[in-house]
Amino acid sequence: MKLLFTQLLSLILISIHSYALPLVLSEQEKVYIQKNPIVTIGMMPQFATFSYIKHEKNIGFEHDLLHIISSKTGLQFDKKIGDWPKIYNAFKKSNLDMISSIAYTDYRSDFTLYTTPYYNIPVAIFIRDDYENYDGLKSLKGKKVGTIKNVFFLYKLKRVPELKLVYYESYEEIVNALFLGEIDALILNIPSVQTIIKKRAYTNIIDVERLTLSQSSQEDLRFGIQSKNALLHSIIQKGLDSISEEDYTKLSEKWLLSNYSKPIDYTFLFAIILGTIVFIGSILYLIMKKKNKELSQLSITDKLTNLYNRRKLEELIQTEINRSERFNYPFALVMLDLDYFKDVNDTHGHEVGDMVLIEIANLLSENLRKTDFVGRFGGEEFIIICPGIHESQIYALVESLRIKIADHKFEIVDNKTASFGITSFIKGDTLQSIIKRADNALYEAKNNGRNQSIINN
Ligand code: GH3
Ligand code: MG
Ligand code: MG
Repeated sequence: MKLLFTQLLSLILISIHSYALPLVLSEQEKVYIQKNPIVTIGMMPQFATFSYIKHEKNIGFEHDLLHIISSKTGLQFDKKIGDWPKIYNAFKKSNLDMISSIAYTDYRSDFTLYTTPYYNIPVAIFIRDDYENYDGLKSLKGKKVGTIKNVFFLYKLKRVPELKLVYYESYEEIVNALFLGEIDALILNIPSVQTIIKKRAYTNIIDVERLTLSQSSQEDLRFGIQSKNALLHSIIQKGLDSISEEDYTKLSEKWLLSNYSKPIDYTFLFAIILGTIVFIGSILYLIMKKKNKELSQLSITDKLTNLYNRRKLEELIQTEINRSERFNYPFALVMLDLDYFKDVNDTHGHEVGDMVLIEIANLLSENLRKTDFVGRFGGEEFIIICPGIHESQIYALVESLRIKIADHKFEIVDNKTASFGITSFIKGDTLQSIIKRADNALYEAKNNGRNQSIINN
């Protein structure tokens, strides 16, 4: 689950911010900044982790983003903090130059120039880890599902028949309700729920699935600028575009990619234990769960390379297939096999062969996107699963990997190459059919002379 979490978040960030452009302002834009250095912007007080108040300070992802834009453009942001209806109305009435956290909708275009999104809000289904037999949204039939009044995706949830929706006022209230068993599941945006889970050490709450009720909808966070102010819009957009991937990763690590395996805060636990005996029971339960998790960790990794083993890979592929089937979400499967690997064993011995496999495993995991999975499928064969990637992008990704391996100086054996078979999910695929297609592509790559990537769709 931890993986799914971080993967979804980083996937979304990476896909939005793949390239940084240098900031080049036109003369007109420079003059504008000189004349209008201060920009009023509406921001929310309770929208963790994007914009919220902590220890009387306004902090969050969006504040850091604005700070970078400010340092690059010279603009200064005069932040007006208020709940959404208030800042939205002020923006609509042209009382604010800008607004943050605005999602694209057509009807707002009359008065809004949108920047490109800096974040897509992933909404997920959360359950407790003692929930039995979760199998997609449909298995929530008849169960109590909590959500918040007035969330932007509510009108879509209402269209899912047989969901018993229970409405809450605040994020804290709803996560608490799930923890206490008042509801069976909740559906809300991932970062906000994650923040509360961490704060309260509700480690028995897990996310199971991203909610994507409509592919065409754009549920994203952008900056909005008054439609009559095209110059300011282009300056802000340039500022956003010039943020490097590195800075973006830092920001996302700081605000969005929390670490599930962080040790439990024992001072916090102590207070709770004094509080209620019931809680002690549940903590013991949590510890047992954690131990179980550690044990199951062993059963999913390959001992030599520490990558996922074949069993886990098959499970992951099946999960991707299910998701793609349901939500029309693309993913690619890559199979690679080392070229003439038998020679390594024959010439240098099995131990050197093992070392090469470990080095390859490291190369693979270091050079993949955070969102990808890699495992050892068997012998000197590996599988990479790339969720959310389109056919047009996968070949370049794999080729860069192939070249990295071919250029790498391995200890003792010096040079080693690998061949790659690539395929993308097709509707109706099974575990066997998608692996077979990748395997056929790999076979072709070998037949064509090795050290190459072949796509088979
Ligand atoms: P090709 O380019 O056609 O893939 O040639 P190859 O020599 O790599 O292919 P082949 O499948 O004939 O040989 C694979 C070899 O990988 C055979 C086996 O000794 C070796 N191998 C498989 N698993 C391991 C392992 O865990 N450690 C070591 N050292 N060798 C392994
Ligand atoms: Mg081989
Ligand atoms: Mg082989």
